[in-house]
Amino acid sequence: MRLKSYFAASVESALQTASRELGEDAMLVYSRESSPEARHLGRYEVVFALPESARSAASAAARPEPASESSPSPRLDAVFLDQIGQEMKRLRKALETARPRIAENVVPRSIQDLDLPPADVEYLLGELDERLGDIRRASDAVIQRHLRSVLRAAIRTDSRIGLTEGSRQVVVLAGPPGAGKTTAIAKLAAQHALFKKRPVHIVSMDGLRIGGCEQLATLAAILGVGFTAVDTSAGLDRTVREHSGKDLILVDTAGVGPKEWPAVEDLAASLRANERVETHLTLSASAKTADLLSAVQRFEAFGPARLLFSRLDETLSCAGVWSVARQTGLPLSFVSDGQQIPENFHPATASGIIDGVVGAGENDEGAEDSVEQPGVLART
Ligand SMILES: Nc1nc2c(ncn2[C@@H]2O[C@H](COP(=O)(O)OP(=O)(O)OP(=O)(O)O)[C@@H](O)[C@H]2O)c(=O)[nH]1
Ligand SMILES: [Mg+2]
Repeated sequence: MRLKSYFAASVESALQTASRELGEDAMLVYSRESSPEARHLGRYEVVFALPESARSAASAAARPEPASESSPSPRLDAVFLDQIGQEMKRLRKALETARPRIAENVVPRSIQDLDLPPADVEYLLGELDERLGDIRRASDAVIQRHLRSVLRAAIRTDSRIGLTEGSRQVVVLAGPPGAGKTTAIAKLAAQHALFKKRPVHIVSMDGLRIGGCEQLATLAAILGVGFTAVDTSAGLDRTVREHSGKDLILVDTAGVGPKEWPAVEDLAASLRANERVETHLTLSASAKTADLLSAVQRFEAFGPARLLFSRLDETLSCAGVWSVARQTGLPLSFVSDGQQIPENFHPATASGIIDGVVGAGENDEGAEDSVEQPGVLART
């Protein structure tokens, strides 16, 4: 058995060259992006195995026929055309099967199954390559074992809130319409005022919409905590000054879709610049990952410091949550997994999120939910 590498700009063109040169007995062993040293030879390296018996046939096939002085024989032409026909059939078959085989060879099944965006798949392959040498040689069981800790190391959590070390007095929830902001404010207010007995004040900046703030005003009355509706960032500043003795000021904002954006640009800029404000970008875990990442880009204007995810009860996978947390570098603060106030609301934990990505598994020894590095969107 002999191994032979073909380098080309695409896997398909390497397949074509190889099948021309090596014949039908050549077997595709694996394909991958070329190493940096071999990149000048072609972007992909496709490796074939050729059995000894086939080698002599292949070299005979590659050897040119001796030139004939006589006119071309019609029988030879027919044989030649038949050979081309066979070759075309074989190539078509090879190309039809090439894509799934390439995918299986390059991206292990355990990573493909996570259904992550290409940037995250690339990240995971790089991290696993670093730990395991070449992951294409690692069994799926070994990959699974390391995958959990690689996933975990990529995200951070931080559920400190209010006037405690490392967090700010004013917590603003901002996000797309229907993301679960008002419900999350209600849950936070109930947990902190009722159970932790901390002085809390609720502010609604959703007063312009009919019924935008009634729900929170009613809840504040039930909890016995203060409530103010404000329309502008100047109004918010005033309220924060008036309630500076409170431990936690929770601010609900109106949902902002792509079309409403111009109307909130000033508010976003002023919240971003406010030293006392900590904005938690609130997103639905059941939204498509691409839509979540596009919302993250829009809400960068608010200078979010954390991520809060609702509707964990409505999705089978936390892959989107993990992807957004990794790509933004922002810590996850809380997760909501139902409509019940205040029960369905919990501090985010890395192990909980990873369970939601790859299924429940053993906790990584010594792994802690971390808060150290600043995220790319985090306030500087
Ligand atoms: N299943 C489920 N439903 C939720 C969750 N969080 C909120 N909801 C429901 O989602 C709906 C919208 O929630 P809201 O809290 O009003 O969302 P919002 O972001 O304030 O919406 P806007 O103010 O319109 O932008 C309500 O019916 C909530 O009960 C959750 O974690 N799981
Ligand atoms: Mg709301």
